[in-house]
Amino acid sequence: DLVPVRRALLSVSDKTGLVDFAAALAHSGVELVSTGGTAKAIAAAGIAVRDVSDLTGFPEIMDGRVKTLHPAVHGALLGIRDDPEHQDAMREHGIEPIDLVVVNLYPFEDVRRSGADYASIVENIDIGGPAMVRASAKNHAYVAIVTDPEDYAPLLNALEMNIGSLSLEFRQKLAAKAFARTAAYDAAISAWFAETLEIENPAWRAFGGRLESVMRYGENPHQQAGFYLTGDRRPGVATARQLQGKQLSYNNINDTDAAFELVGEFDPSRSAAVAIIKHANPCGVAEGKSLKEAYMKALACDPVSAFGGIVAMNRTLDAEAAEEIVKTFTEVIIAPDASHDAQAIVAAKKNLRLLVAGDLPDPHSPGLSVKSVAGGMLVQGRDNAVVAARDLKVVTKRTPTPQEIADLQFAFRVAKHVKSNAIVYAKDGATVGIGAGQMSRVDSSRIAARKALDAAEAADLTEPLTKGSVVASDAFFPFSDGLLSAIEAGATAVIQPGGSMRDDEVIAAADEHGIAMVFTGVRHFRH
Ligand code: 93A
Repeated sequence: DLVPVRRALLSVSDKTGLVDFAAALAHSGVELVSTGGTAKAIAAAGIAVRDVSDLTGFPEIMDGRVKTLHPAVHGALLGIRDDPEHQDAMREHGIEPIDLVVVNLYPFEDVRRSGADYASIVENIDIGGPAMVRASAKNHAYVAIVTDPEDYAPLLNALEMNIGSLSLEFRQKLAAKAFARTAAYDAAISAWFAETLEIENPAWRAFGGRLESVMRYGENPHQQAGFYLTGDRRPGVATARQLQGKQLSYNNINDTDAAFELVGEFDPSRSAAVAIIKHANPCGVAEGKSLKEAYMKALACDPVSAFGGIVAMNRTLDAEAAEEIVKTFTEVIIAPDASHDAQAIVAAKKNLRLLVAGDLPDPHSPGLSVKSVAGGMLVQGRDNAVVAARDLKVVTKRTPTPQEIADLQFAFRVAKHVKSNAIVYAKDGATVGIGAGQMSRVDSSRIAARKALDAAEAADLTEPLTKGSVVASDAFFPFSDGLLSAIEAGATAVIQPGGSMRDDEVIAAADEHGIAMVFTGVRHFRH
C-alpha cells in the first residue's frame, strides 16, 4: 500500500510554511510543479520548480480563472496506476503522473467576512482548487492530498519513515479531511448567497421543520437566522396572528415565546395574569382582577428593566390595559385576543407589534424542546410539570397561611420560567424581586432582594418589598445560606423542590426563624 512520491503539484493561496515544505520535498528528490504565484514564491527561494503550463502546454488564461482545469492535470490526478487502459491513455496524451497534491483554496470565507464587494467575493470562489482536491481525494489509492499547512510536518515525517513513500492509511485520512474542507467551502458559498438574497440557508434544513421566515439576523447582527415551524398547533408565537408592527426579530420571537408560555400557567377564569419579559426572563409577573391591575403590579416589580420589554397576558387585551401598556416603550404584546378598542389604542404606536394567538398554551401539554450543541442536538420533552396545592409538603413546624400558600404557588410557577438559578420573591400575587441566571443560588437570592429594594426606593416606600413576602427557588437550597439570605430580606415562607443532602440543616434554619417551608418534589431547571 506504500506509494512513492515522485512528483508534487503545489497550488496554494495561503503560503504559510510553503517555502520550507517545498524545500524539504525537493531535498527528498520530489519534482515540484506549481501554479503562478505559488511557483514564483518557491522559485524566489531558489528551489527548482516547473510551471504547470509546462505540463498542460497551455497558459493560465482569464486572470487565472483557468489554470489547472486541464486533462494533463486531471488525468494525472485521476488515472488508475494499475489499469492498463488508463496507463495507455496517459502515455498516449503525454500525461505525467502526480503523487502528491498540495492545495489550499482562494480565501472565500475571509473575503466574505471582510465585507468586500459582490464581484470580489465571487472572484474568490475557487473552482480549479476544489476540483484538484476532490480528484486527488477520490484517487487516494495513489495520490496524497494536503489541504492544510498543519499537515506539512506530519507528511514530511511520514515520508521519511517510509523512505519516500506514503501509506494508504495516511492518504485515506488526508482524503477524508480534503472532502470535509470542500464541503465546508461550498457551504460557506451557499450561506453567502442565502445571506445576500435573504433566503433560506440550506444548512438549516438539518434542523427540520418548514421555513416560516428568514430574519434580518439572528441573536446578533453577524448571525444568519430563520424561523421554522414544526407543525405543532400549540397556541403561541409560531401560530399567532400579527395584527400590526414590523417583522419580529429572532430575539423578539424567543422572548415572546417565553412570555406567552409563562402566562399560560395562569387560568384566565381565576385571575388576569401579565408577564413582562426581557432577554427571555421575566422582570415582572402579576395576577389581578383585571389586566390593567395585573400589568401595573407586574411593572412595579422592575420598571427600569421593563423598558423595551415583551408583554404577555392570559386574557383578551382590553382598552384600559392597552392604555396603560403603551405608556412604557414596549416591543411586543401577545394575548389570546385583543378587543377592537384595544387594537385602536395600540395602533397609535406604529412599531409596537401586537400578536393574537387565539388561545392560551396549555402548560400540561406535551411537546419537545430542542437545543443545539456542537455537532448534535439535545431533545427533551418540554417542562410540563405543574405543581398543585395537594402536591405541597409542609416540612417546617409552621404551616403557611392560605395567603402564603397562594403566593408560594404563584412564585413557583414564575420560577419555572426563570433561567436557573432562579429565585423569585412574591407578595399579593405579584413578583417583587427576581434573581435569574446566576451560577450560585445565593447570588440569585441577593440580586432578587436587591431588585426589590430598588423597586421600593423608586416607589418611595419605606420598606423593601420583600418584607413579608414569600420566596421560590427552582431547585433545592444546597446549604442554609441561600435560605438565610431570603429570611434576611424579609421572606416569611419558602417553596422549593427539596431533596438536598442538607435538607435537615435547611429545615432547622427555617424553624429557627419561624419560617414556613413547603417542598414540591419537582425541580424546574431552565438553562
Ligand atoms: O481560478 S481558479 O478556480 N482556476 C483554476 O484553474 C485554479 N487552479 C488552482 N483557481 C485555481 N487554483 C487556485 O489558485 C488554488 O486553489 C490556489 O488557491 C490558488 C493558487 O494560485 P497561485 O499559485 O497563482 O497563487
